[in-house]
Amino acid sequence: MGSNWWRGAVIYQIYPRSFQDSTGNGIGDLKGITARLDHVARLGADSIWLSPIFTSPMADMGYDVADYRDIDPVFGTLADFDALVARAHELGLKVIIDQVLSHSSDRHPWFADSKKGGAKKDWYVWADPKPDGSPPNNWQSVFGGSSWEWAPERGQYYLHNFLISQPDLNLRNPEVQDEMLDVLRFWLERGVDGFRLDTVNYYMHDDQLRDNPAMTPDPVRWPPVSTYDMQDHEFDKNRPENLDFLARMRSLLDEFDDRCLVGEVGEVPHRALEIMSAYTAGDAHLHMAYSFDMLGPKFSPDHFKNMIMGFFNAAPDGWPSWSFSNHDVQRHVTRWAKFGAPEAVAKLAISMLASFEGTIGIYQGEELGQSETDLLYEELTDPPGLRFWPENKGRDGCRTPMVWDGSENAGFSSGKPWLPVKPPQAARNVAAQENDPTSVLSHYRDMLAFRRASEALRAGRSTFLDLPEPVLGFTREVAGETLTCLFNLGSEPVELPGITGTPTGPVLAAEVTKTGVKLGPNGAIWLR
Ligand code: TEU
Repeated sequence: MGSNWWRGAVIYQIYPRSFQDSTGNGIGDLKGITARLDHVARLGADSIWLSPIFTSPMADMGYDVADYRDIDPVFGTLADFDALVARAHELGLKVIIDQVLSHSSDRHPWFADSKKGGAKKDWYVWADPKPDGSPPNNWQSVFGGSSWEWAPERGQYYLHNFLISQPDLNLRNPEVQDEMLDVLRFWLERGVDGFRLDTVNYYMHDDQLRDNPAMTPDPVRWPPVSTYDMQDHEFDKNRPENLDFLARMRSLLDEFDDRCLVGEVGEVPHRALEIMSAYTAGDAHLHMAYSFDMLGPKFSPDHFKNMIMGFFNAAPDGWPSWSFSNHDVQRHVTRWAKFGAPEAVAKLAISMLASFEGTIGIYQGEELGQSETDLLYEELTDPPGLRFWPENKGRDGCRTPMVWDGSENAGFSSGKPWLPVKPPQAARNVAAQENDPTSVLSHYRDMLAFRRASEALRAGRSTFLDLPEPVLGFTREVAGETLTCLFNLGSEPVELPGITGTPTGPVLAAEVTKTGVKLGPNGAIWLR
């Protein structure tokens, strides 16, 4: 049944628009990615995950697909994709691609047909207005406003959980499910190793279209300014029928050797663990899931402990995927700025992440200690940013180009990049850090090499230690080997009397003394 390579793997997320441009039009592309894969292999990742590369009008930068079986010309061709996969495999990197199955673009021919009541009339979610002409219920879109948009051609509303231009596919319709399974088969046969499933918990909606209950706003929620936050999303997401479709997907993947499904579960903290667990337990649905809880502002030992223990308590045989940054959230060095200097937080964060039980994800640029780019309103492209500025600046700040060197466009492009590279980011480039043993990049390489060589870190079970704040400590235990992992999340030194062992790994500002362990600010140590 294959090697289960994904268990404990390190997945490096590439945002194709911003990784490497090979044509000079200022937009990254597949040929560019292929040329830069050495960097990812050298870093010590096991796999890449590509954000969407399919035909798209790019209203949501590719998360609005107009043809599920082709590459958008801005990124290249299917032949370029095959070359990318071949090169990745040559370097020992697996390839995970994004699949956005919950909604399509409104420019997809299916939607045009559905709107005029053609053969695909039930491929999207259509509903009549209330007697007064208003939308069928109170559901709110993640990107603001009602989830329902009026289509005069059809005299009905259609559902969109995200942008108006992202109509929700009706996955309750078996024909739509069959089509999507066929799309997955198309890419599996092309050699991809797995899928990252966008908004996997939004696949099904309540068939009676019941109103969502009101809820007390949660300050940790993203986006912070939206009526979306005022609802408990009981009826427009997480429907039990989701599991049936996921089971069909899993059976398809099981026809192939060693492929995986990792689902994105955008959910309020109190429900996230439950859903991630339900979706990954028992080898019948997803292989892995991730939520937004490690992608938020919380940075405390208790938070990390609660997430990891909470997950494994709920799903002892499930499997999580943890990450601190991605293309949807403010970069973690900026988000956690009050806990230490960018370089120190970056090093501490990867030390922790790579010690966690689960699969881990790294978002391009974080290996340089990259911070969020401050953009002007005129520079924005992201719809929620344009809509909610300045309370919410959208997601462009974490999507600016990868910074390869100190040259004019950062080695990213010979032309003007689609989003600017600004000075604080420009200084943190690959060329400058490559041969500096004290750089963030060097620490990432050391840390990932340490994890790869350590069975305890990749596969050991975790037990959390009772230590004074702000120290996070746990052991990872596998077949007779116990590794104690200790991290100081604060900016003052701390002493842990009575703890002892032989230090191993890329220790950060820490040591074992005669009386115990000393952890400097943002320090980290592993003890055998
Ligand atoms: O994100 C889903 C999701 O839950 C996000 O809307 C998240 O809440 C938001 O981006 C703020 O962090 C996925 C993709 O990752 C995102 O890029 C897409 O815009 C979205 O789906 C719609 O496809």
